[in-house]
Amino acid sequence: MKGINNLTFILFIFLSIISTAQDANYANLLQNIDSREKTSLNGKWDMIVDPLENGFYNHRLQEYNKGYFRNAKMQSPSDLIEYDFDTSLQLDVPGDWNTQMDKLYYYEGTVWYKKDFDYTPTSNELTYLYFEAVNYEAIVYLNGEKIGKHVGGYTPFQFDVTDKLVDGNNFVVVKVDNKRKKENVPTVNQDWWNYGGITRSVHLISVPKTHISDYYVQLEKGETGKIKGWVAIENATDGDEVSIKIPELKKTVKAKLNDGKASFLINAKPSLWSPDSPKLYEVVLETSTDKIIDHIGFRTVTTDGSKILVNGKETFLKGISIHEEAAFKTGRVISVEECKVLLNWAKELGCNFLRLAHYPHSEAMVKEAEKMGFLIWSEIPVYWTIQFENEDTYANAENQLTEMISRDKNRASVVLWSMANETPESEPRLSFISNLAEKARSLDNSRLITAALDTQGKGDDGNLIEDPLGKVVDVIGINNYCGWYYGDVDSCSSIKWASAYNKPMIMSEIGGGALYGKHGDKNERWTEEYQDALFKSNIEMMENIEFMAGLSPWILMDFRSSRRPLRRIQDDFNRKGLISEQGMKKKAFYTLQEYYLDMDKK
Ligand code: GCB
Repeated sequence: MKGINNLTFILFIFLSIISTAQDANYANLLQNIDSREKTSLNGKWDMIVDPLENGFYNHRLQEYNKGYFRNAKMQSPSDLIEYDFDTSLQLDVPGDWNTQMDKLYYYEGTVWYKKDFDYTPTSNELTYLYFEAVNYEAIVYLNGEKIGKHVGGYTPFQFDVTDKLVDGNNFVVVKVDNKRKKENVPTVNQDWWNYGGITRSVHLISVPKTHISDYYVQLEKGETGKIKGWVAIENATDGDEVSIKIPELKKTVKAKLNDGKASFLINAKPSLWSPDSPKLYEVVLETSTDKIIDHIGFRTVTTDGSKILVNGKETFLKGISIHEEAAFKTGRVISVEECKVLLNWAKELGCNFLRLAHYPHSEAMVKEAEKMGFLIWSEIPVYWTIQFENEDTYANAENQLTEMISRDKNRASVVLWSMANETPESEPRLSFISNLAEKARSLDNSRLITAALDTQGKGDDGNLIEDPLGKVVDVIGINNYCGWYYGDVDSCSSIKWASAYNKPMIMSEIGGGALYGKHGDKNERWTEEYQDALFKSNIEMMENIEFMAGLSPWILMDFRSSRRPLRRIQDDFNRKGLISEQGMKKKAFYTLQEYYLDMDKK
């Protein structure tokens, strides 16, 4: 008996190794899933909270094959099975668990999710199980068998499950673990809520066996008359043909597959996408077996000394930073409507630019922003004190970067890929972020690379930007908290800035906290008057910085953070929002709005 158990265990380990090799295919994420035939797996999922990971390890803390992923059922009254998904509580997907159940508000650890679904196989099709995002680690099982694992809380991943699905009832189990770990990205310390769960939608997506797996359709760098790109097809043979059609431009080109990719060039003069005119063209990609439609905007983004040029025209980025947290109810944004609430506020503020902090936001957010004409800064959570010397940490960060770029590389709105936020200067940090920047450029050289820095030296008469990372990026982001973490509110206006680099600088954060409705003297912290005075003083300071190309103050709306416990003021919210989480605008909102409106008049 013992022998049989050992054999089973060895087989289990062997199968685990095989299935690890099938981990999410980062390079070929299905593109524009809105254009695909999908079955939604959203809705109620059964759940089991498992702080001891009892459903994963045996009592010797070894991974074992009788875990909760088996979804076992009693076969006879004498059976001992100490869990049952079918009688368990449920959670909504998409959604974080923290705001769905009071008991899970502070919870960090493992929660098992289970969903039943029906499936009817079709021949000549592949079916993918696609997760838009799970925070933080997801181990996915289908019908009791492990199909793979994904690490990183804000990017999509998929598994080809064609051979694992059965005709009729199937069940998927996901072990979701949001425990913070030093080696993770982000690491253990972050100023936003560590919302756990299957936070974005889940789909089954069917595609023809030979299908368009990836594509890149963008203007050639710096050119406005050439649309260049490639289409990748999976399970095709070299020489197969792809047609790329842009009906409104009356253009169709055909390209032949070579090494899995068909490259093409279209000479065309599209109306350019810009904040004032966010024009998108229908683009139809077609092979003999597959067809995918996207809506793509064409624009260029370049720099000239300290200026940012959009379509060759100097453009000041009037922005605001946003966390992906829903207004009114708080918790993670889960619908297009919730994205629109935030985006409409940013419009009202007079913005043409958004810093989507501190992780890739949902595809819906990026697409809605694109339709509304926002330029976007998109970033990965390389935040504060990441383990810059740890190779696994690097691999993790690079994966998240690759997935972010893979998903959004055809979005005209995205103009900046950000590599990091407020990382402490050191050699290992420099090489870590330089490698990320190199990777980003190799995946997409049509956009600009940036990072938000909080390290400034002292110049002759003020702050000096001399962080060596300045050499690596195209655009320098500066987070500066004059009036809040240093200096009196009134002192900010007289600060002078110099830079060792002839590059554009975006003031990627300025700000201070205020509780909506708390009024008082402008020197009294947490009042709207204090926050307003801080904005006025910082605006004066920024008006004197010649090399400033944009700003994205911190932050549009108050957001939840466990670093912010001050009772009756913070109550677990970072209060630097210009709008409260209940949608109330603070005085500083109108000050920034006026600044942006005045800029338009000049
Ligand atoms: C920062 C961070 C941001 C914080 C903010 C703050 O510099 O980049 O994530 O939330 O400061 O409020 O302290």
